[in-house]
Amino acid sequence: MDVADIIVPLETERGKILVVDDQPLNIKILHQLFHEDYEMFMATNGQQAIALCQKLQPDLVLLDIEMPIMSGYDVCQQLKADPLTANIGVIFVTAHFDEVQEVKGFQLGAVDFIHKPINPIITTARVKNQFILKRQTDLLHSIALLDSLTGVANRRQFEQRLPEIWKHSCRTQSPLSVVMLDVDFFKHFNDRYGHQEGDRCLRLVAKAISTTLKRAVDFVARYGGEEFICILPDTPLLGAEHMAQNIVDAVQALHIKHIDSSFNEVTISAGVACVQPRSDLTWQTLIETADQQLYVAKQNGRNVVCG
Ligand code: GH3
Ligand code: MG
Ligand code: MG
Ligand code: MG
Ligand code: MG
Repeated sequence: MDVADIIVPLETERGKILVVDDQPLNIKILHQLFHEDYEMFMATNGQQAIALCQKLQPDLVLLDIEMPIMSGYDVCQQLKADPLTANIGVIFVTAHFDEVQEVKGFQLGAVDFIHKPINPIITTARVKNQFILKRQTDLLHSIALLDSLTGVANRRQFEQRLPEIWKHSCRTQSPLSVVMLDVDFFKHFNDRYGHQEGDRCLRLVAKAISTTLKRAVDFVARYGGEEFICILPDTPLLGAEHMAQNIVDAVQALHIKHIDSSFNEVTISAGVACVQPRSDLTWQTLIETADQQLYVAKQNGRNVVCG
């Protein structure tokens, strides 16, 4: 398996387009134009559009500007402000032909403008171009920010995200937890079963961790060789210990044979730390505490949670 298999949608996978317009006729026109080549979704108001973007992660949004309650500009602004939807390409489709309005759209992060009534050939070409650019950007992001072995976030992404999440928790005055995880007796595993099996094991462990994390804001990264770290925003210590125990259980439930472990199968140990972030504290101390707790978990026989 290489990077592309885990992270990037297959070339053959159809792109997803969300069409947002308060006039069903406009949606219909765009649907007819694109449904053969793309997977199509539609929304008739801004709120619906944002919810669908979060849920479906379309590649492109074809966004009307004039809509009641929430304008296309507001929708674009909200999409760009949320890390979950910030990378979705926004193309405004509008009856306006006004420099000022168009510049405003680009400043809000739109990638293109299409004017109504649409010219089918030009519109198709522009959408196709944006789609290719989006795929290239996604590829760059995954190479830069994901771990190539396991497909989870890499250390670089972790180092970008934690300070942002820290600041956010300071503002919202909510507790922030981290779980530091380390596979037990992993050197012995490699020695016994070989490095390739070791790699396969790390992939399975990473998958078990990420599927155990249920909330979209929770985040796991490969921190080092056989170490992973989870950031759990808005989670008190007890909740984080509970999550950590679920992860420890999920890894053991993989039942990966390991005859040189005292458990006879692959297990993981967890150190948990929680803090109420404040500007006079640093996120580094949170990690140090989790690391110390992980050390205690190892001292306590492994395959356990300490916090
Ligand atoms: P402990 O229970 O105390 O954590 O013992 P351990 O053997 O897991 O710890 P140690 O730090 O001694 O060994 C970690 C091993 O993880 C050493 C290294 O060979 C292995 N490792 C690190 N990264 C990778 C990797 O990408 N692939 C494979 N297959 N092994 C790796
Ligand atoms: Mg409209
Ligand atoms: Mg280690
Ligand atoms: Mg270590
Ligand atoms: Mg280890």
